[in-house]
Amino acid sequence: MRERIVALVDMDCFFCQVEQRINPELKGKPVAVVQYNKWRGGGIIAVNYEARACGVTRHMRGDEAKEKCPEINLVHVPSINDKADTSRYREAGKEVINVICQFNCAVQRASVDEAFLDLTEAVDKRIGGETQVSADHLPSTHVVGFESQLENKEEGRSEAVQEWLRKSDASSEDDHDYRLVVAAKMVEEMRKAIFTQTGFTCSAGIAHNKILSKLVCGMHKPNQQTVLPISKVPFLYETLPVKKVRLLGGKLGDTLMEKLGINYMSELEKFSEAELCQKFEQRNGQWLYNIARGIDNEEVEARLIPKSIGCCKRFPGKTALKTKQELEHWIQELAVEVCARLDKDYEENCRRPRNLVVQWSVEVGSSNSKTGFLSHFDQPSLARDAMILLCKSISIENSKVKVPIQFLGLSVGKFTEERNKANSIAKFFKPSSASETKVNETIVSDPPVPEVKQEAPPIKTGPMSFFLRNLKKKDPEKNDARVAAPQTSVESDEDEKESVKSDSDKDVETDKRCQGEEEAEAPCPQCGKSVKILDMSEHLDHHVAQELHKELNQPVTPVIPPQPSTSALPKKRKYTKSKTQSAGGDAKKIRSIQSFFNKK
Ligand code: DCP
Repeated sequence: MRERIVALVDMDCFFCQVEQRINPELKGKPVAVVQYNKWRGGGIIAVNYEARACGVTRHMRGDEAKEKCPEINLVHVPSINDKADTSRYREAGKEVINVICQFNCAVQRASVDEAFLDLTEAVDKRIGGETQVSADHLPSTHVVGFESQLENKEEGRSEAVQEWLRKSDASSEDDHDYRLVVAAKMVEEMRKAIFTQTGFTCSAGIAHNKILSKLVCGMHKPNQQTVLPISKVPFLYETLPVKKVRLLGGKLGDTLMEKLGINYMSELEKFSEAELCQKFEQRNGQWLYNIARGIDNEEVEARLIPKSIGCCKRFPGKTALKTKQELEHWIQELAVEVCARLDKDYEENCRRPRNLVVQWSVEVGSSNSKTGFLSHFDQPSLARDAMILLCKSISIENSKVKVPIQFLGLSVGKFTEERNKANSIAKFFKPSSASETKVNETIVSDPPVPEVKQEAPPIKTGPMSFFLRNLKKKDPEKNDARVAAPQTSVESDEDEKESVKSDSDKDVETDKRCQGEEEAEAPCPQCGKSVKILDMSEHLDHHVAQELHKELNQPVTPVIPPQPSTSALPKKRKYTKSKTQSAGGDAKKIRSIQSFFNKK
């Protein structure tokens, strides 16, 4: 059976790097990118590593960052018509993808600055040809479970890599680690090419599947990469909070912890497949059983273009929209941006969306959406259709909105290709009359958003103390777009109230209007999970499917994505929980890894 190798490439402090490339004088200096809202210096959405060293974080306002780091350079996201213009970041993201595509692997763009790669075939080819890999080929590689005692960090890293290389012999019966070695070399080359061709640095996680590569990608940032040998999964899991795993960040993770009384991934392994299936239904149970052993069969779905295009804006506190005119104005503004991007997308990809999703919030932590069928793509039609959808769901009396709107988002998705481009242009750019436009409601709004209890697991030391320290910093799933994120806290200011929906730093954020199209998230009106707003349409479809299943008295479709039947791992592989084994047979090494993570 073919062994899969998956890497996640994630750009370092991406928006800052883009700004530094535009203004090279900023290179080597502390930089943060702020949204255009000027209140208290603007909300920070990206912080470079020089500024992080001074204690600046993404959750701060610009003024606070200045206090921490007086020499910081605050760069404002450009804005057009009072709306953030994130096109320069999206374009920069595309440049990176173009470089990655030179490496002949399946590429799935996961967000504006990260992508999953399936390197399986590329590794097969390499193994067939050149096979020599030395530590010199892996100058920025770290390997989970391999650590040196040397005081000098770089010497220690290099020594640990050499030890891993010695143990991952190509001639050994079990060559899975060797495949990771070859992949690590390839990713080093890829990251170098990205730097040479774009000037941007990035980090990467390399493992046997998406979940594992995501988990380790952020362990050594910036400009480094981390490999997770499958034999070190139990070691990693010992201190890995359940909710840090992709797809367990939301309700499923909560239920899991509650029903099984567990906090860490290592504890999940105790449960049999039958027990898990009985408690969480067949498909979820099987997925949980597998992931407890580091197995995840979700494929890297070759996709370079976004599934949806959209934008959103928040209206916190006193700026909340209170009249129909205000709503109309902002719907039109959002439609201008969506249409501009749709036109560009059409030129590049010759496709048209079929779905329109309007999303809004009336209070912190709540979210509603309506989905309609889209038949015309000019700005007036889009704005009109969106307004129709919205007005059917909210209460407006004498042009006054009963409950002011604090968040508004428009997105289009469910793209279909247009074969005859010329005809299509004529057809789709013809402005429509209201009667021609079908606006089919498919989703009912205003369901209650469930409250999520967040009980922090007791702090453990070990590799995952890294994640604990970074819980508010960076989620290894940024993404991954599909991580189910719980709703957490609410920030409230006199002048500005912002709902906070997050599994991580990315969301414990400021104003979402500056996010790239694939970044913005909002709670799903059905299940409360934080979902990328642009994936909302698809996510809601999933609920519709669930309802249908229920009606047919079939088991509820689980949160877990479809899993292909092929296994990512060799069947014969066994896992033990023994510390000695999981840490490479060296208890002293375990302690040193723990202290390393504690130090970070
Ligand atoms: N971003 C945003 N709003 C957010 C989170 C992120 O606009 N709430 C933007 C700015 C980031 C970019 O997306 O530069 C990528 O986000 P990441 O979470 O990957 O963070 P960075 O790339 O900034 O830093 P890191 O090096 O930790 O990945």
